[in-house]
Amino acid sequence: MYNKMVEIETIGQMQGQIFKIHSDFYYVNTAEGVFECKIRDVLKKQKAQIYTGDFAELESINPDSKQAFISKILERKNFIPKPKVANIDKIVVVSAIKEPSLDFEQLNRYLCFCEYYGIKPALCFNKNDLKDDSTVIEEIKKIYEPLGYEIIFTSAKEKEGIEELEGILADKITVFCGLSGVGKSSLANAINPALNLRTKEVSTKTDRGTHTTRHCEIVELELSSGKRAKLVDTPGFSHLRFDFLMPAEISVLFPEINRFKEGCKFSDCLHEHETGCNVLANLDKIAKSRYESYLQFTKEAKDYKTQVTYGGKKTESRSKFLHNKTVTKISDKKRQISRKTANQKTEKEHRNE
Ligand SMILES: Nc1nc2c(ncn2[C@@H]2O[C@H](COP(=O)(O)OP(=O)(O)OP(=O)(O)O)[C@@H](O)[C@H]2O)c(=O)[nH]1
Ligand SMILES: [Mg+2]
Ligand SMILES: [Zn+2]
Repeated sequence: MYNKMVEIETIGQMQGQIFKIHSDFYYVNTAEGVFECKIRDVLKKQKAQIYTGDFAELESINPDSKQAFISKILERKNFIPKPKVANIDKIVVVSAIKEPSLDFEQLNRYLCFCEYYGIKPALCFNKNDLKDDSTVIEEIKKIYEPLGYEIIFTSAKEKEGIEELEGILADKITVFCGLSGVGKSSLANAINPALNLRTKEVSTKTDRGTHTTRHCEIVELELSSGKRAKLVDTPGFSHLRFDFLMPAEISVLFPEINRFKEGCKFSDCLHEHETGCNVLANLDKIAKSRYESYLQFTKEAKDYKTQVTYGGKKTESRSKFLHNKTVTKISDKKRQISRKTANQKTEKEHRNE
């Protein structure tokens, strides 16, 4: 059907936002309503990456049919590659207090990804109804409040903290991220039961839910305040690794480590065991679990460095700005892979997975 339509002259141009992608079909919200779209061959040839949340130019062939072609993807404000979502105002990193058990390293991974992609995260600790005592709450507050992250405690089951969550979402496009089974879809349903998103029991065998949410889609919510929100519920994913950054780039993702590193004796200090390291000198001011995550992510980045160094692709040198933060720059001279922006680099790498 679409092939036939190509031969007919385009009769109208529109713009809209892609809110759902299902195999080759792109669903776009426009002023004229929702259009089911395919993409123009020219975009296919360019191997254009198309993300949920992208703004696109459409060429409508027959406005009555509500079918059109996407001819151009407009410039993105930002994006995350996993899942592929663009033009995000906020990421809510959802963790469960229990079931699955609270995993600080995983949480730090999500937070560092938010830092890397320059998107402000809020931390939501769900299943608050399952907590045994307030020790875990105190620990969370102690670690994350000084870092300036917005923190809320919720129970989708008991409808606790939902108003606060709504306050975070109001008038924004927000992505829910977090491990499978932490209650992302349940929280969305708690805000708006009419959404009726599929949720699942946590598997007792693994203490982790199997993936219940499979697609990303922007859903519109009406909040109790009367305000509106756009939300992307995502499938829980846990395979985020820092194997695309240089080791010296990791500290930039940890605000509490970054603030001390200027005082290190050596500019290439990785704050592991070096003499004259100002981060190590201030370790009492950094939460143990955060520093352990830093070491782990640095290790992953070292693996990447080994791979690219021995693959003859690039080496480290001076500093430049990445998402407004000072990071190690790849020497222009030695650089062999074009790295126009960090975003393009990761976009390509994630595409190749
Ligand atoms: N006790 C309790 N259980 C909850 C709460 N929120 C969600 N659950 C349960 O946790 C399980 C998983 O919830 P989901 O909403 O499917 O989790 P999800 O994060 O969307 O999972 P994926 O879609 O697989 O990524 C379901 O059985 C929910 O009923 C809560 O606040 N308290
Ligand atoms: Mg879900
Ligand atoms: Zn150091």
